[in-house]
Amino acid sequence: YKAVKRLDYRAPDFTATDIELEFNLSDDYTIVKSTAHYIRLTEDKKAPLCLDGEDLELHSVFVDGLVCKYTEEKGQLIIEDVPDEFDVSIENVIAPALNTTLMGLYKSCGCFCTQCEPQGFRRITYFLDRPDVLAKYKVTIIGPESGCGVLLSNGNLVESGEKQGRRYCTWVDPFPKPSYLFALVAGSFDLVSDTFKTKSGREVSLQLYVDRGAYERGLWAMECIKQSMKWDEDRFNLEYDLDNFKVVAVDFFNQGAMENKSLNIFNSIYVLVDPKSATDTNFFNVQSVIGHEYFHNYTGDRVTLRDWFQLSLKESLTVFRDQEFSSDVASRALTRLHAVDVIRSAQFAEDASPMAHPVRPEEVMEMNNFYTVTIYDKGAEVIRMLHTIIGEDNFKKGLALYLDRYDGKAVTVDDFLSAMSEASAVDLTQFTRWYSQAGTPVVTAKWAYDANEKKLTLDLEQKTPPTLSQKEKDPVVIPIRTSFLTGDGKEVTPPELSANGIIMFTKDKESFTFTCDEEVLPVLFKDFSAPVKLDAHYSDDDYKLMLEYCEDPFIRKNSSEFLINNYVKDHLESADNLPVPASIIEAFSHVLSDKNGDPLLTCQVLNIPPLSVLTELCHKIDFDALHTIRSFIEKEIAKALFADFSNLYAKTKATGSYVYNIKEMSKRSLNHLALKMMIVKLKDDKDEDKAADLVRDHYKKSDNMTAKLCALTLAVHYDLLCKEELLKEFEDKWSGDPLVFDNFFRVQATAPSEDTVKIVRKLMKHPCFDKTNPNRVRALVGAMALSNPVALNAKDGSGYALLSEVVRDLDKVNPQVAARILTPLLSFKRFDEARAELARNELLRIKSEKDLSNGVFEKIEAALN
Ligand code: BAL
Ligand code: ZN
Repeated sequence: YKAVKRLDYRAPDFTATDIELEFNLSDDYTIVKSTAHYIRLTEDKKAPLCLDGEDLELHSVFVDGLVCKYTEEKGQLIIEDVPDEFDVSIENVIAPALNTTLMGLYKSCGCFCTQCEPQGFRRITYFLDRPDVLAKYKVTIIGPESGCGVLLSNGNLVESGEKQGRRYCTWVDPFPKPSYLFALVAGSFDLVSDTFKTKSGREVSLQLYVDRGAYERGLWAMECIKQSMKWDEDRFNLEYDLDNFKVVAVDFFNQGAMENKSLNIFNSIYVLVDPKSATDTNFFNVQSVIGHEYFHNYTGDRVTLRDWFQLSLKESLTVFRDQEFSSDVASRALTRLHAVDVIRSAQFAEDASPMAHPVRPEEVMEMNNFYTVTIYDKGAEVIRMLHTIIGEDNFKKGLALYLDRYDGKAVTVDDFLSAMSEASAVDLTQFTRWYSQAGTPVVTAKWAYDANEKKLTLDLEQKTPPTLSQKEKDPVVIPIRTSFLTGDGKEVTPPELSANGIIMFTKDKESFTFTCDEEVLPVLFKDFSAPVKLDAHYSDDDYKLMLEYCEDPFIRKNSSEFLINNYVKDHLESADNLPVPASIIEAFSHVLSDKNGDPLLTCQVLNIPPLSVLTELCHKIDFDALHTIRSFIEKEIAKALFADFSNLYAKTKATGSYVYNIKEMSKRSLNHLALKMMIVKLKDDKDEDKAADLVRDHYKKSDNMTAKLCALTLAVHYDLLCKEELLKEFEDKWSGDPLVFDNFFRVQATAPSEDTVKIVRKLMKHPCFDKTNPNRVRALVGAMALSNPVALNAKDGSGYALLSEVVRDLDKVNPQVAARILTPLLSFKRFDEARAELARNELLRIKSEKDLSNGVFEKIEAALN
């Protein structure tokens, strides 16, 4: 087990300019022939060529057509005595059908496909498998003997035909690319095709390959491809650069999707949707992920990474771009609130965990462990702050300069920041700390109004807590989007506040003074203008004022959330004797009575934060108290406002058949929230029949998956009398459709009860469960581990034991997924003593396994240290 350090980067001794690949496909004996052209870059004439390779059966190696001297050791093929410029021809064999890691070339439901990021290409053939080696690819795929539908690779089809009774296709990609962007797909699919006319009038042919029989479920994704192409032209003046763009959906996939040049490969969950089988959230996510992968065409593919420590360079920028896309074409408020949720529920937790790392990490053992919410989502917040600081016009200029200057190159975060700084004439030296410092900065704000001087003084202080590998932190640049509210809810603008409403806070401590005729309340971090925690002495009345009068969606949602947080914090020590949460009920009642409220926002504001967010309120997590308090708040609100929720449920009932758009989605969300609160009250009244009737009726009368899943979830999570009946109905209808059937697993795995552990164990024996498929694992064990703190942290340790058992088993099948679902155990030091001991023992048990993967080892080491 060895970690690599960012500062140890060395340019490669050789580069490859061109590579020709030939695949003779077969399940367990695929012959890969490659010929690559190499050029020496180092002055050292004795330096050998060292190629990366893993799990390859090597048959032959020739240099310029001649037998050569080589050795195979520790994942490398070392060729000695090579000239300055030469060709290396290699023949090796791989077994795609036996490859359960889903890295390299593997089979998914009968189709061949690849995943090469970050280091999967080395599982295909020996090559310089590093992102700073960019080569042109020519790829010939000879179909398997059994025959095969399509044979796809990156770029343009230049030749196809038959060879010895087998079909073949040859593809040439004119753009040099790193090996991680190589892709191959072979199999039988349904094809959704369309065209897109670019702004300069070129016609691009669009092909979306989906499971046989799933044509209709691909139509929304195709719409989203066209929206993405148009949006990138309109917003960033970026026009698609090839004549075809292909997307393939596969069911076996470790991640969400992959941006291989002109041949994106997707987890089918982010492609296949229709009203009957997919939810509003699925529709929303398809649009966002299709956008994300498409936008990588420039930010990632045309300009790529020098090394993997720079991962956030492409990911954060592309997440920012996909969030802006969703904001422009779907809903800015919803997109922003989702993004903030990810930061506050998952990223802050990562910062507080042993795997805390900066947006640009310093040390990595297993790169797959770093596809994290810090790299992606905190990174996107960093880009958003940059956008806030330099403004939209400068941001566009900076991006254009970056893409132009570094086109076809492999670069670093510093290169990106220098382009942004040059284009905007803003010094970004201090800003780079956002890339180098791990942890969540805490901003403490205090203010006082001097009625004589008519001045408000705002005192700010920032501190980033120490993380494992960084004890001392320097102050970061924090843009604070600010406004001021009078006691009767009017916004005033003091002359000292800059035109864009931003206070730039850059020191450890700083005071700002504002002239105001009357006492005002500072509203800080509008639009969540920085990924920090705010510690401010707002009272419940202050939160109610902001909730009522602030237009900003984030401030409104945040105010309701912090009203709840205040209550939770005040009663953590006395959870067995809780008073009625009067302030919260009053605020919720007010929101419900607003006839002109935007349903989207109403629904967001009336949301009670999940346990995963509430845990961030404590240093040592008291799961029992948090769960008790949260359930109590929910019940008290439901009881006090039952009439309002009943009216809301009736008012928001579906009237026509399902359509997906943000307006209808918001109405449905509100309808489902109302139903849930009604059920909470009926359960509390022990009115079991009425609760079951309502939910059964909702399930049976609805025409779409969003509503059906809402009902099924209520039935299971609140243990209603209709639970078994609805589960059976769902099972009978969808057991032949694995992607949809995952909901059957997920709904049960997220039931907030300690008994869920036994149910998950039982469901692992269900004929539809398959431990080799990441979607199945994530829907069942992953859902319990990552989205069900009540079950995972069952007092008897059964949740930890089950997770540990699965991780130990899965590590031998698919280590990437094993390392991912292990994550919540890593924070065991924040658990109470008894739970910490149980969790620690499970970590030790995993650690004692033979041949543990790098990924699982790295995480456990960090946790136990
Ligand atoms: N590059 C891996 C998947 C994604 O972030 O697009
Ligand atoms: Zn990405």
